[in-house]
Formats: sequence, structure tokens, C-alpha cells
Amino acid sequence: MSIEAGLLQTYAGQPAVVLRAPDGASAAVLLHGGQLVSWIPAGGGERLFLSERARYGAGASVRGGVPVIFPQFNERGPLPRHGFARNRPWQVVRAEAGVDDALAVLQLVDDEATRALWPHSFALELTVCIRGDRLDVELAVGNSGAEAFAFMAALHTYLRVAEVEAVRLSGLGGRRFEDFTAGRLRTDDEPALSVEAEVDRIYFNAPSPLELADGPRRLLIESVNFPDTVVWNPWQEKSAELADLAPSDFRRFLCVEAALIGAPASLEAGGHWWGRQTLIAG
Ligand code: TA6
Repeated sequence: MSIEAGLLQTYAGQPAVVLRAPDGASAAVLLHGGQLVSWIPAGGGERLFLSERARYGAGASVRGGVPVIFPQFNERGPLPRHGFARNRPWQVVRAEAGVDDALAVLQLVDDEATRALWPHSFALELTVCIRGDRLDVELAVGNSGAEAFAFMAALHTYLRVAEVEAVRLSGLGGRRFEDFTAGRLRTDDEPALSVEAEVDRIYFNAPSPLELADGPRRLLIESVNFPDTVVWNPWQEKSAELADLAPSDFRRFLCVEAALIGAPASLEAGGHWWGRQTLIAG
């Protein structure tokens, strides 16, 4: 364990690693869930949405930032929705500011509680690196047991936007997706995705990069080894059912998630997998 003095702090009243790169970029990662909840690129403003009504504490799922989804996506299996990694306390392995970046590595390994839900030995490592206008979030999964296992995973990124109805997400036009709101596969021929109602889509084998235009702000969204992309906004009625969102909060975010859903990864004993989402602010 190597934690530079002063980086272990609190954020929103919760134990967190608070990173600051020499160029002024900053980020905060909660130990709970290994959840990145703030990213401010150098010279810019906050790029992640975190609900003011988010719930914290043992077992909670924090609404906002980048929840780590593992080993199950949504209700596509017998486990609690979106698995358990986001609900567990993680350990800090490393936190430091370098010459031109800042980096945190957090880890989650199996314990009695995870094995009661999912009978496998694993080690997850989340690496968050900030530098200038760029954020890299990398999730690594190791099989530390004697038997193979399969898993799904996602970085459920809540991107902060000024007004969701005004944003345009480019790169997915003409691609086939599973529309969770309609329960069927569809294609949308619009060159850029806009949000005027509930959106809950999984694009399998999605292209990368995507670009989010939010007024004058731009965000490039890249992913590596996460073949699928999820786009989610609950809109008014669904968000009214979510006690951890204020009534107009759905206007303040769009989730664009790097995901591994359609073809779950299989890891032999001793095997490793990793996937990364990169955001570049403009
Ligand atoms: O990623 C989209 C999704 O799977 C939606 O179906 C939606 O309900 C959302 O995740 C949030 O899930 P949560 O359990 O955090 O309320």
C-alpha cells in the first residue's frame, strides 16, 4: 500500500481518495464502491453528476459518478441488481500525484459476504488516472480461485450535462440496440442521439469513440475491451420513483456506460481481464 500524505480525505462526508494533478485537474473516489464521484479537468468544471440526495453507508448504491458494476449487469442473472461491487467497501492500494498526473488504485477482493452471493474468489482493481483534460478509468478482474467463472461488468458513468434535452451523442447512429423501454431490438437512424423521453439502451459491439455535445462543451468517450455501450436517462416518471434523485435531476445527467454484457467474459483460474473508459474534455 502506498498512499501519499493528504490524499486520503472525505468527499461528501465519505472516506475518499481526493486526487489533484499538478495541472489542476482533480478527482474524488469513494472507498465505498471504489466509486469515482467527481472529475474536474484542468481549467474546467465538474464533468460527473452526483445526486445531492445520494445515499451513503453500508450496502448503499451511490447515485452518480461511476458505479462499478460487477459481476452482473442489471437483473440479467440471479444476483442483486447490478451485482455487488458498488455496494462494498474497497481498499486503497495506491494514491499519488506524479509529475504531470495523479493516480489512485483501489481493490476489492472476495470475502464471506461476496461468496455468500457469488461463490468465487476474485480480485478487482480500479485505476483512476487524471491528467489535463483526460480521465482514464480502468477496471481489472483477476480470478484468484481454482475454478473458472464468467462475469459481466460496466462503468456506469453519470455524465453531468447542463440540460439533457439539448445534448447530442454522436457515434451510435444506425446501430442496432436493445431498447429496454420497449423490450425489443431497434435501430435509430438519427445521426446523433437526443433525449426527449426515457432512454435505456444497450448497444452491443458499439463503436468507439463517441462524442457528447453539451452546449459549447464537448466530451470524447472512448472504451477499450468493453464491447457494449449503455445509454440511460430515466426521464421524469422513472426518476420520480428513485428516492435518491431530486425531481429535476434527470435533466442534469446522461449515463454513457462502458459495458461487457452481451458476451460475458470467462476467466480460468489465475486468469485476468481488463477494460477501460477514457473521457477527454473539450
Ligand atoms: O444502466 C442502465 C440501468 O441498467 C437502467 O435499467 C436503470 O434502471 C439503471 O441502470 C440504474 O439502476 P440502479 O440500480 O442504479 O437504480
